[in-house]
Amino acid sequence: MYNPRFDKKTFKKEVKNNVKSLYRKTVEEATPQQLFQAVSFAVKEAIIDDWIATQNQYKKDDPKIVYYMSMEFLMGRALGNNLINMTAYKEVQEALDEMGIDLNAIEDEEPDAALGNGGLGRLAACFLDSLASLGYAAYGCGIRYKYGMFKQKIEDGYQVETPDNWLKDGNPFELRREEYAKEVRFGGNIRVEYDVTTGKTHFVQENYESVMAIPYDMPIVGYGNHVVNTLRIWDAKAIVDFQLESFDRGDYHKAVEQENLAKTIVEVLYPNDNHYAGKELRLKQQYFFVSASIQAAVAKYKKTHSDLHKLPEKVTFQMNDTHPTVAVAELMRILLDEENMEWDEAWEITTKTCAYTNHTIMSEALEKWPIDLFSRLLPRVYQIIQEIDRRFVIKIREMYPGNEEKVRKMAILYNNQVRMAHLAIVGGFSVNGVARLHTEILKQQELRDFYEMMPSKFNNKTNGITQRRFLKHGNPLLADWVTEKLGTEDWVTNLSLMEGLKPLAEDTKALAEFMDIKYKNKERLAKYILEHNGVSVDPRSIFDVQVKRLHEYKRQLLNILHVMYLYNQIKEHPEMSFYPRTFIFGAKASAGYIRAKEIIKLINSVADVVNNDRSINGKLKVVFIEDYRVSNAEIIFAAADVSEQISTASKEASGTGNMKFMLNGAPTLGTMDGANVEIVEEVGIENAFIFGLSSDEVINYENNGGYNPVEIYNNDPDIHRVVDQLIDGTYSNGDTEMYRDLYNSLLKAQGGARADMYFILKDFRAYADAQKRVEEAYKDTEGWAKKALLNTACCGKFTSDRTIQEYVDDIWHLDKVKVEPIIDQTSQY
Ligand code: GPK
Repeated sequence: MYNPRFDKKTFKKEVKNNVKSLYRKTVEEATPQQLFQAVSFAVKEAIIDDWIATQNQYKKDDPKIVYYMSMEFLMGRALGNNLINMTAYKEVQEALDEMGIDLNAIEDEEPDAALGNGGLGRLAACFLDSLASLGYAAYGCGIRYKYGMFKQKIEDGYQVETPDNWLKDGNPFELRREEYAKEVRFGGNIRVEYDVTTGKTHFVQENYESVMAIPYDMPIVGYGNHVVNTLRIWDAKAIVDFQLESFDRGDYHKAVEQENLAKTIVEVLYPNDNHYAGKELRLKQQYFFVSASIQAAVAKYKKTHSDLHKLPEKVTFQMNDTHPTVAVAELMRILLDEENMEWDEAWEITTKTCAYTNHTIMSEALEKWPIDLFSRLLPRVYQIIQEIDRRFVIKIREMYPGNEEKVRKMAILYNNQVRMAHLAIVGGFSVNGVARLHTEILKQQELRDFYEMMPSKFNNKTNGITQRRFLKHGNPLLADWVTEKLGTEDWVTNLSLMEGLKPLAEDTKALAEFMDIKYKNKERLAKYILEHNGVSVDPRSIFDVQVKRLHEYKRQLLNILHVMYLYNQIKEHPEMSFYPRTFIFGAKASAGYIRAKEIIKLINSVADVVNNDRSINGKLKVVFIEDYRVSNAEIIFAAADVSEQISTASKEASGTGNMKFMLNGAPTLGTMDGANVEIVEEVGIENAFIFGLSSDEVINYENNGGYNPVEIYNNDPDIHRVVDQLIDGTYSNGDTEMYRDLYNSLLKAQGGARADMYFILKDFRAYADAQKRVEEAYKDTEGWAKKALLNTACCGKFTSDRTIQEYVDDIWHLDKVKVEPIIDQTSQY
């Protein structure tokens, strides 16, 4: 049922009025961007009532709150999603229609809120959606970057980054909350004062620089339940008056420095995915938002509670990867220095309040800050970490007497570095991985010593995604069909109902309808590709899609080498039967990741050659979609036939794109890695295309120095040819050096890296065979339809609603809240 309180007439009036008061225009005169703003303000007006009602309910019920601490929230667009969750999308669409406004076009005016890199940031966004939809009290805590993830342009086949000035037209949904500003201090020195009367020691930070953290709140609308939670992202502002009034009066230099600090700290998101760069400014960003968020949470708690010892009953800080793990020490600092607690009581509270999620085993992603940098920037926090480490090392020695190897492996401070993951594990009560296989690898390999010492902290929470954005909003045709077939729309909040579609796998008519919707979605994507890439693709061909960050371990290189192989096959055997295929890529490479950028160039070069070769009759097309992001992802998932999830086994912690493809009816072509394992378990191996080394095999090779790719290169002529084509000019207008580095990476050990570190040649044959199986399966139209439909039918487990409920049951123990809407004559919903 749609929102009973929606009144079309009032809504239309409000939009008109907004256009008038914001721009002194009529609806007819307004630009699409202005209409987007006017519509969004009208929607916000409606959200505000529920936002107030929710916060009042929280005041009344005093539920436990989770603070989801994350450097990244990859939110995408808000307007359409808010309308969906308010159950007002269709009504608003109609109302706007009547005014001559196309809601879809208006939605396209909204810039993505791209405050994240990839999976980790998008997971945070899905989690907020599920928390609100399930009725749990939660804050997302992060940074209001002035520039989010860069925009990607492809010029001459190369990635070019341009700034993402997402706030330039203003963000209609945010609220600035100046009154909740917090001061955050950096640097200086610590003076130790001993108070003879109380016998207490005080630690006073002096000569520091500070910035003011100003929160901006964004509403997180729950689905159809009037719950509106808050994403609180912090902006920075200089504290000039403060310094000029104090002992530093007239210190002009310092004032300028503080201005600069404030400006730079929130300037831009670091575009690294699964990679630690060790930049000082990044550590400043981390401490900045963590300190402000924890100060705010403690202040909020103290408003209505007198005993801080009971903080863990009302608050959990969930640390999204190691990025915010300085939270452990910051909470200790507040309890020790500002609340005057003893060490043991502060530690007791902290270790019951903080929890940590690990998202990767890639060693280059591990944050290990140099001690000199860390202690200079955060002198008091560093002292506290020293004490945490000192006490922890005593414990290790108690447990493993004489085993100094354990100390070396487990200490927080070691080799002049602060190991943030160790701090999080020691200072928190929960450590979780993000898929079953990933958690097992953590327990048995990467974090084995910690697991042995504190097994009860370890648990798995397999990732999930929100069906509200990735089916109901992104694929309305399929969403309506599912509703019709199930006879209910309850799947929107209970995805396990999808299994009710399973019998339709035997229903020829339903299968045809399902594939017809897929076809329409492929037409929609083909139109997008033509408009944005100037390439025309045939919606009757197999849409084989790999969209995700560009990373060597994700093996886009394997995919494109296979395309080169297919092209050779078609050229050599023009008579061979070949089902037309369109290989679609989308990926951003971190700006400094040279090899990743080479792979993007290679994909575009192959596209150039293949797409322009008339002799192959359009049997093969390659498309690189520029600027892959949340908003175009919604269109891409809906249109995919094949989901490429081909990471080197053991390297992809979970993956979440894999789940979005499954939801939209695309079988997985993948390795037994991350959540693929659980996808196959749900859908059945006969409805997926699995290939390649297992994680055990990969880990085994790695522990024994790798394998020898040259042998494969020498013995398999197809592989030999494709690898040689990297340096024979086929894809580089005769330039033999353009892809020499990629060639070398496959065949030669260099600079400490093994040859073919990611087992591309080792898995190539198995991959090509799996691709062959895909082609054969696709030719059987009805057989394929079955597989596709069963993927949609079996995706129930992979809703983030399930993931969040598991976090609540095992880690957070939150209370469910019910919000009664405010019925107000002046509001239109
Ligand atoms: C993991 F460590 C990181 C990182 O820095 N960025 C990132 O996006 C991803 N991740 C994993 O690579 C995915 O396998 C996983 O599904 C996702 O985090 C969410 O857990």
